[in-house]
Amino acid sequence: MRVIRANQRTIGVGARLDALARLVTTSEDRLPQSALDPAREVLRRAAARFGMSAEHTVVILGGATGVGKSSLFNALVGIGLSPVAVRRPTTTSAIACVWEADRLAEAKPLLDRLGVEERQQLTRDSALDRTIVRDALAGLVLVDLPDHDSAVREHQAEVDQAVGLADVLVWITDPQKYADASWHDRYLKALSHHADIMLIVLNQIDRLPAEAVSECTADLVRLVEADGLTGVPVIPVSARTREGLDELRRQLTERVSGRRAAADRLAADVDRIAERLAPLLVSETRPEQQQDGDEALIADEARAEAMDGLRAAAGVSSLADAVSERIAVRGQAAVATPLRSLGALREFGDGTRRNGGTSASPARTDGPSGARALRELVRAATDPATDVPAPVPVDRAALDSVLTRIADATTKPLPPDWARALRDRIMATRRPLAERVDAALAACEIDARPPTRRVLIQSAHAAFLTLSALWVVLAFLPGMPVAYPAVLAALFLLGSVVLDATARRTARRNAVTAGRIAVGQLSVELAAVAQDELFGPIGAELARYRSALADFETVQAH
Ligand SMILES: Nc1nc2c(ncn2[C@@H]2O[C@H](COP(=O)(O)OP(=O)(O)OP(=O)(O)O)[C@@H](O)[C@H]2O)c(=O)[nH]1
Ligand SMILES: [Mg+2]
Repeated sequence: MRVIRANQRTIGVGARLDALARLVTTSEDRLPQSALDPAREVLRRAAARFGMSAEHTVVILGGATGVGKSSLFNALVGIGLSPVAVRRPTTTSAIACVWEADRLAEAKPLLDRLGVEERQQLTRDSALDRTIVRDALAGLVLVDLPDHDSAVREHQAEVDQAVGLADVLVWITDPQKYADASWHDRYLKALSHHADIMLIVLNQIDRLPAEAVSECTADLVRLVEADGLTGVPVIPVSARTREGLDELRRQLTERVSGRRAAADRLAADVDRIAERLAPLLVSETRPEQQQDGDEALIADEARAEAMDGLRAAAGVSSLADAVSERIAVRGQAAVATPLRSLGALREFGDGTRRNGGTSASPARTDGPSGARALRELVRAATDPATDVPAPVPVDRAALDSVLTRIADATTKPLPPDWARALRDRIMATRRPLAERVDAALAACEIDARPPTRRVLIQSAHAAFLTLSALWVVLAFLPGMPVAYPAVLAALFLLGSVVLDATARRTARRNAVTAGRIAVGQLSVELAAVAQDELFGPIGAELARYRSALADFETVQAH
């Protein structure tokens, strides 16, 4: 059996079907099953149809009981294959005629799929004593269906299944039944997307007075147009007198010889699927620039805002502040003049320290709770050997608000189902993100070494104070002028005080620098964490949506 694939035979539909298959896979777990199932059904049918017998064109005759389906079937075949009788319904299971006997085997899987029993799978040649007849309808598989309005329920199912696999649907009616509401509602209106593969036949026109035929046909045309089937040919015929049969044959020949019917049918299915999927894939709020394929998946502002929020939630600047404070206090103590222990200079330089501390704080302010907690932690440290404060965990509430904000920003251009999926994905990052930020905080290293020149400075303090004390003692020696030693004693004392102020200021500055380095290190670490745990997953989700959208645009293309 020659298998012809969709994309070989009908490039346009084939490419659209391929895109639809990718779209269904990409949209799995993103779009509701009820939206994807019809697409899967079309793909399944397309695979089955093209995989079996793309060489054939399936023409199905459908309609109510007694309208003359079997009579027309026989008239087209040229011999009475399908029983025609007065008893109703006459045709109780589908009958198919494959135009050429040598193609029956090839068409068999298709006929099985159509639910035509083996004994009802006939060929025109065998019926005509194997005289090979080649005509314009070569390749045709004509199917005579049981009536669609039968009380026998299986008929309904058989009709529905066959309609789904048809390449050309010929709806037959007669002057009595053509206005039947159930036929119009259930088949014509419901299948209005398939207008291009339909033909409507008004049979039994020989029963009408000659002048009523055109009136009745025009009435049917009006009803059919009201069903949404604009442009569908309505052909008045009589299976009995063969009037109008040439036109019906011509119409069928046109479709069959073009071998376009299957592709048209699929294209119509894909059109319908695309129409249904459109609101699920294209957001009404999608800004114009979102269509630009080169655009970054996550906007720079959203990224920057998330990073700011993350640093604040981690208390990066608070930690730096606390670290600076801790190092400054210890550094300043190491270079202070011994006079401070007397209490004389306790307040001197505190203003400097406070001002230095304030100006050293990074401009951005963290949440007061985080900042306080860190400072308390630093001050509570009892081990003088360590200058590194134990980190507090990331502020979970602040982290939640970071996630909510980036979810709001990134889901805005998406249609609802995709937006929901992305939001869920973002919220699912909460735990791993918090854990990695905590780990980064714990691993952060800070230069907390005491001032390098502290021994020198302490020695200078000792020298200044000793010399000062010496000149005080000399001032009281008899015969010594008081003024001269007193001035020198005061100068040496002042020397120690000035050295104290200078060295303490330097110690604070170094502490602030250490804090800034800590901020820098942590920021780099947090950026890596955010990329892995947050921006990466968001980017993947957005890329998934983009690819679904690109496939959808191919599916839509005509
Ligand atoms: N006058 C007239 N009678 C017709 C015409 N076509 C069919 N009939 C008659 O209408 C009756 C029903 O014809 P069928 O071909 O069996 O109708 P069907 O649509 O196949 O009916 P089911 O198999 O029961 O669904 C038969 O008695 C036919 O002889 C026609 O064009 N003119
Ligand atoms: Mg019949």
